[in-house]
Amino acid sequence: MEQQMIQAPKVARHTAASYASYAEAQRAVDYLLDQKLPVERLAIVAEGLRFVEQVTGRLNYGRAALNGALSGATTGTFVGFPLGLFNLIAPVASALNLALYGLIFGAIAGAIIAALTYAFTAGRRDFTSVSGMQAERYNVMVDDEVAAQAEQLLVTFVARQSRPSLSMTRARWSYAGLLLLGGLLAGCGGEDNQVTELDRVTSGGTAHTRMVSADPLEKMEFAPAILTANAAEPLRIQFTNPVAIPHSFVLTEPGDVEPVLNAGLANGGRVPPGTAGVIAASDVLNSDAIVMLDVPADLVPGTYPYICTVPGHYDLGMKGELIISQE
Ligand SMILES: [Cu+2]
Repeated sequence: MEQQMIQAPKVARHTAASYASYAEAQRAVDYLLDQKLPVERLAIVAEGLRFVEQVTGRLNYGRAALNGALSGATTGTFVGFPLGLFNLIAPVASALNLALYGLIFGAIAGAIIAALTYAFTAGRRDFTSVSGMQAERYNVMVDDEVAAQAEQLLVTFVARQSRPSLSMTRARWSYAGLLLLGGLLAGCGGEDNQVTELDRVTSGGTAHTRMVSADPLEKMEFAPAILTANAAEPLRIQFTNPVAIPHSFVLTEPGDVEPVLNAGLANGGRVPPGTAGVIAASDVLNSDAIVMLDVPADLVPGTYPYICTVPGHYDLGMKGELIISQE
């Protein structure tokens, strides 16, 4: 992390995604670079900076002298050892000797200097501490030209991260076991993979992305089976198929499930473009595929069914509802 004065970029930039920790923002940038996004178009900008000094303990003469002795001894040893190596007659023995002297004299000198320093500041600073900068948020900023591409990539990135690996699943189980032992299980039952809502700030206002997973538990169910949204918000749906069986996501007008389903059946599962009653439709997605669907902004408040049009899936329960409410 090389630090230098950074000139304000000459092109318009905006926030592609926002993270609570620097590590997450860093991973997101790494991911974007892996996806061949141009390097010079990215920046991590921390927002809401504050300087935090964490007090770690009390300081008195003894403590100050001990700290000084430790750092003095370390310095003395590392200075003494290489100096001893210059001895032509017995370099190693001399190096060890000088290292030992360095350690002893370093410790004594360090303790004296630290004690004196403490004496001069006594009463004003009787504590030890570690300090650093903290930020409320870390924004990944991108140039406007590549903003759409970056946003799309980052949505995928979040989805990838939230998919638990086998070892993570195991860790969760043992964690759940611990919670159970502690009698703390209440309220934790609803947690599930990938069903997260991701609010992301874009230049044009807040675009809300809802994530829908095809059938993560292999029970012929969308997860989640109910989505809610406000009529006023620009809405996008990210549909992921995490399993081996192909699935689709088709959002229909209220009351148009039957004809849309039949149109899909007549076409091997895939709803032909332009089918009446379809608001937004994915292809039939194979395993690990992800698609973003824009939901038109002019939907009137109401309940809109979404269905899987792969033959047989709807009848087995692959259906859900998008509830659009008035502001
Ligand atoms: Cu399906």
